[in-house]
Amino acid sequence: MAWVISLSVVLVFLTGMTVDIFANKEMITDDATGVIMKTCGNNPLRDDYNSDTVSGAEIFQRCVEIQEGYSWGSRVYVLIFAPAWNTDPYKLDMIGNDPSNPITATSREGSMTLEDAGCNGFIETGFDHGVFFGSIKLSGFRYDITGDGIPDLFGGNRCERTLSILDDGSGRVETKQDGEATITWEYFENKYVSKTIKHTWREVKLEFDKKAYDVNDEVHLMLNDLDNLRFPFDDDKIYEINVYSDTDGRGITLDALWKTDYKGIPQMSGTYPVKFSLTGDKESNSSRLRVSPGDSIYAEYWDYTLPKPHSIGDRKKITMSAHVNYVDIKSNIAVSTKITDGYGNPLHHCNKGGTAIIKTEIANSFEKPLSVSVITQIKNPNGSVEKIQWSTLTIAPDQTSRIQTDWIMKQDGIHKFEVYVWDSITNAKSLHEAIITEI
Ligand SMILES: [Ca+2]
Ligand SMILES: [Ca+2]
Ligand SMILES: [Ca+2]
Repeated sequence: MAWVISLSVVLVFLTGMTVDIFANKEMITDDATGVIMKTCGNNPLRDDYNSDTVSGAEIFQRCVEIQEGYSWGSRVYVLIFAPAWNTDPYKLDMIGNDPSNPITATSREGSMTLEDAGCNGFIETGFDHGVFFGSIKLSGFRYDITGDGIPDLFGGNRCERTLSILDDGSGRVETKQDGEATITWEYFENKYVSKTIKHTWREVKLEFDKKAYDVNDEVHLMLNDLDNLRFPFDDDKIYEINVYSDTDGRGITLDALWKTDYKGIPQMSGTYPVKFSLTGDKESNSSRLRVSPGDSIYAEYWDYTLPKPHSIGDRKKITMSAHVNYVDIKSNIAVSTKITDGYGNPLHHCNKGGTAIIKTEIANSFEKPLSVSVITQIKNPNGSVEKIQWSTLTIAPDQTSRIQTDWIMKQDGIHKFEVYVWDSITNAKSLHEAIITEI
């Protein structure tokens, strides 16, 4: 009696309908029909190993089949649907760890086989499931990810023997910057089922949760690099991020730890969130950073696991920045201008050779010192800029600062006198309406 299962039954199985495909015990033959291997980015078993309430079909359906996007420390979860190898409906069968039908894994850097009976085989997910579960660990190689001189991954090619099949899988193969790993089961003499996955290092991503913060805000920063996970759910390895501001250029160092991101497959995302607060009047400490209104703040991280065309051993500094707002500064500054002749009298006419003096007063009623940029510009009757002066002022609380621009007119006619007040020359964010006077 052949164990051949018609394709339609397999499809019904895969769509999760209840069909008793195990009613007739079949003999193992060299017919491949029905043997299916899947590589999953997630752990399809979860905690439902040998559970009465979950069927083999459900476990098979939970597998999020992924063949690319792994990193050197990933674990590849593998399911094999092979009902003919369910030889006893009252016992968990095992496959892959015998010399005649071994499961093997081969990467660019190494290979391992489970042919030895002492190796962890792939275990049936329930007494009568005909679905077998195992995993292969990409073990990296001896390498320092953090730049402290101490290796963080060690590599190694071997089958696992004593550790838990469920937690520690069946074997490990070495992986470097990028490459492939192929998992193969010789289910019958010279008959194989296999799947190949790809892995690569990537460049870290750093992201602030906002473009601009208020002076006393909490800042959420996300570091994302799957290469930092030495193994799935690796949540005790610390990665350091330096954050600093224009006011505190030395800044503080934050310890980033991996946290589960439930938006995707947790073990396929390298999410390391950190948070810190901003302060305008206290010293920086381990969780807060001193800033002034109008500052930029920066986050800096060294990535030692870079994709090609970088080489193994290269490092790259990634820097991201965000702004600190001028909190309600517009309502706290007052600007006025006076345009006079050389004798201090109001200027009424513009004559060639005459002097024009533009005096600008800026009053700060904010509780902290403010730094502003003032641009004074004079245009001749043709609309061309004859004179431009940029000044940067720091105004103490409840104080008024004055600046003056002198100019000798080169022609008669109507001139335009313009004064702009910005938060800085580079940001060019206006803090006051432009004052434009025609004389
Ligand atoms: Ca069984
Ligand atoms: Ca290290
Ligand atoms: Ca990286």
